[in-house]
Amino acid sequence: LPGGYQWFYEGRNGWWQYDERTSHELEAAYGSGQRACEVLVAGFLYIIDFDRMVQLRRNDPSRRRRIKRDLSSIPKKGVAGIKLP
Ligand code: V3L
Repeated sequence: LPGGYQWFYEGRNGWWQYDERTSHELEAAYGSGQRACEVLVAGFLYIIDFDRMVQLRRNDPSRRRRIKRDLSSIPKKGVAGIKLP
């Protein structure tokens, strides 16, 4: 993504980077000024709310995670559930 930025979602004790395809979807939606978008990850539909900067499972919004757009160099757990070595 431009400027070395990436999209992250919250894990138990750190941040996971979104997979490449989803992060491009988020970047396109965010960059075009949308307030929210919908993505399919790991078999679930999620609403990405850019106003609140959270990800919510569409069929169970209590499944909520914070998200952020930050430099790809920040400490992270891994990418989309794949742990960094
Ligand atoms: N990308 C990939 N997998 C996701 C995403 C996403 N954006 N959102 C949820 N899941 P929920 P720790 C996460 C997975 O929110 O140890 C991590 O990727 C989510 O995976 O209740 O807590 C790890 O694989 C979870 O398995 O709908 O940091 C795993 O949690 C499942 O969808 C453990 O991470 C339900 O998430």
